[in-house]
Amino acid sequence: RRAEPSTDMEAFQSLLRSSKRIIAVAGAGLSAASGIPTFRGAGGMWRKYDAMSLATPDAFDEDPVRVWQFYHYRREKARAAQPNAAHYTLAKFSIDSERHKIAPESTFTLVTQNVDGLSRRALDETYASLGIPIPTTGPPEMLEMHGRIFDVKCSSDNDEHTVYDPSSPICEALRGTEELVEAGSTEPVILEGALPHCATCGELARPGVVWFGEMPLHLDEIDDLVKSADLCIVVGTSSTVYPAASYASTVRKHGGKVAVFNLEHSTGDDKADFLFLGPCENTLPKALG
Ligand code: BJW
Repeated sequence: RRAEPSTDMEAFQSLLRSSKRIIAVAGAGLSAASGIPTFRGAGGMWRKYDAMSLATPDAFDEDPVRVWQFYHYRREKARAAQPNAAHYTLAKFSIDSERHKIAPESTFTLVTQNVDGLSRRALDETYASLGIPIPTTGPPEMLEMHGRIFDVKCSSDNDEHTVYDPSSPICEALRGTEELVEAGSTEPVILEGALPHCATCGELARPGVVWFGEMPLHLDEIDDLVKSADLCIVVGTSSTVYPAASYASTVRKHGGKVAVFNLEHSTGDDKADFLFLGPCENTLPKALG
């Protein structure tokens, strides 16, 4: 039996100071304090909606109106949300000059499963507030492995047809339908022709997110980071969806350490050297601040 994970913050910070290749693997709990519902657990979306009837390619093929209605609702939520203290903490930690005050000569990449764009917004704002131009070269500060909710993708799967379109609503026919979703109602009468279509080829468009059974994004880059990480910070994920759920054990297998920040116990605990229970918007600023 493995020893229980440590809850010693000073010991974690001392490990942080000597870590050189740091990654964070984030999930929906990171955005919970911004008012974005998580998927599983108390208040999770999948309690109300059936994941398999909304977040799979088959679901979209069968009922694109229903799936678009759900994602329109989620887009409107994400648009209205603001990054929280945990996003800002990770954002500051992503900026070399700031992080090097805590973990000298280290690299850091945030691997997020979230599609809401809040980590990017926090990072852009943090660069601006420090008067640092957003770098246009060098490794990316973050990898959004399940896509981005404001990307609109052609259902023909041609990635060149993907556009970033944060407009509200994404199409006139969906205007106001988010209130129906909130009330748990079935889809309104919308003709498929009124849904978003690809601006390049005219095919039906779909949300630019990664559904069950689809290949997550940036996998090669993420695999390299995971295999060489000496510290993996797991934030606000139930660690139940693969491949993200496997990253902490891979880091450990290669000799790295794992610190889990979660509201409550999760399957991620099994791989944790450090475990900090509580809202990450409180614990992360203390740990990385
Ligand atoms: C707080 C907090 C606070 C709350 N502070 N914490 C191996 C074994 C078994 C199955 C598979 C396997 N490999 C692949 C599969 C199949 C499948 C899978 O994993 N299924 C499982 C259900 C078993 N995986 C896939 O299909 C993936 N593709 C794939 O594997 O391709 C093939 C491949 C092969 C080989 C190598 C690599 C790839 C694709 C998965 C796509 C997932 N898509 C979704 C929807 C995205 C679009 C959308 O947003 O609608 O992604 S599903 C949903 O779950 C979403 C999330 O990103 C993902 C993870 O959820 P997350 O973030 O962990 O959220 P929750 O709600 O589960 O947890 C929140 C946590 O926060 C909780 O723990 C709370 O306690 C905590 N919390 N408030 C701190 N304030």
